[in-house]
Amino acid sequence: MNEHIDERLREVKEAIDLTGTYHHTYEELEYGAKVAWRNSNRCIGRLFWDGLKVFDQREVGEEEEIRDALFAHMDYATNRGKIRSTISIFKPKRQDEEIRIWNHQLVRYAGYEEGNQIIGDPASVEFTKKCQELGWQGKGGSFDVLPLVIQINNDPPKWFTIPKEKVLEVPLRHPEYEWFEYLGLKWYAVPFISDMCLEIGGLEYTAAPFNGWYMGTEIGARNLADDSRYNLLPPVGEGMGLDIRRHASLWKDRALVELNQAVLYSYKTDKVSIVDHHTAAQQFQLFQNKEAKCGREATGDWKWLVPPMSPASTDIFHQSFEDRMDTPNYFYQDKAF
Ligand code: HEM
Ligand code: NRG
Repeated sequence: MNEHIDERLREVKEAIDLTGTYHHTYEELEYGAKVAWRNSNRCIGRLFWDGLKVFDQREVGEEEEIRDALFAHMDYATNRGKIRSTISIFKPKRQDEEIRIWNHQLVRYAGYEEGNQIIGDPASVEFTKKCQELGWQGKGGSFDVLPLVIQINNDPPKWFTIPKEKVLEVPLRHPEYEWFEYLGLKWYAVPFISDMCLEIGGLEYTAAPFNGWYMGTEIGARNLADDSRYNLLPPVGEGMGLDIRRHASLWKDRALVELNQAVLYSYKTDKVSIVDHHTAAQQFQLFQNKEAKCGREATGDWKWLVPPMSPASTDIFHQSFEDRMDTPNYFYQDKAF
């Protein structure tokens, strides 16, 4: 084993001396992407790091080919609701070459500024404007799926509409409140993060979109609840008949619980993978135990790991973590636009 590693290291050094860079074998790429997930301090879902499906898309060249590879990723990962953790890895950055996906997530809803209010997802306003500048026209609704925007080097970016059938969505309803469905809410099934840089052994994969499945609170306690996002606690609280004028009625807390119940209930009923925050926190504890057995201590970023609802009812709240950034890892990179 060690002999093989020594041999491989010599080979890599030689390639770097000769060409200034080197290539990963498929095995290195696959293991690197998995360990990068294992090292992602902000991720509560890391128990499943070894099960990541890795698509090697390093041979793919043109924007249209990249688009088709992304569509194939979406189909494979969505799997009609039985979501599979998946990453597609495109060519790494070279002196003369860089692929960037402009989207933050492959599927996200547009945000339109209309006077002093925002229709849709406020988090998408800036990117939505860019898409419009490129010639995309949205319908102006609350849940319009944005196009894919792909750029190679300094070429003008190309945009592509995502066909409806590639985007699984879940209409939200509540197990007890019939009126809830009339709020007309929905969310998409799969979070495909597409703007992070995967670094393995000094090579930077600037286009390496990955996905797992949602933890319910990401949707119910943040995307739909934050004042600066869909801001839906007031309509939910009113639907419940709560006194939304008094903080001490705890109407926000009660509305949060029911909104999150609706998210979990709707995804479960539609057989779309999702995990509640209590189960996810337990799975994270199992991950920590497994890591300890392997002689490693799980690193972590407490303020991201701790769920945004009932935090102290999970073990994570009562622990502390070393927030050390090991590589391979997924890094933020400069905005592509
Ligand atoms: C962050 C859950 C799969 C890498 C997160 C967050 C949650 C989460 C709840 C915090 C997000 C936030 O607060 O905005 C899960 C679950 C998964 C999963 C339930 C199901 C399998 C994955 C996969 C990868 C990954 C497959 C990569 C291969 C990351 C990274 C972050 C993160 C890099 C930090 C993102 C950032 O800084 O913006 N995850 N995750 N996760 N996850 Fe996971
Ligand atoms: N909070 C974001 C998504 C961040 C990543 N979360 C995951 N990742 N579950 C949101 O859209 O709400 N994942 O790879 O599964």
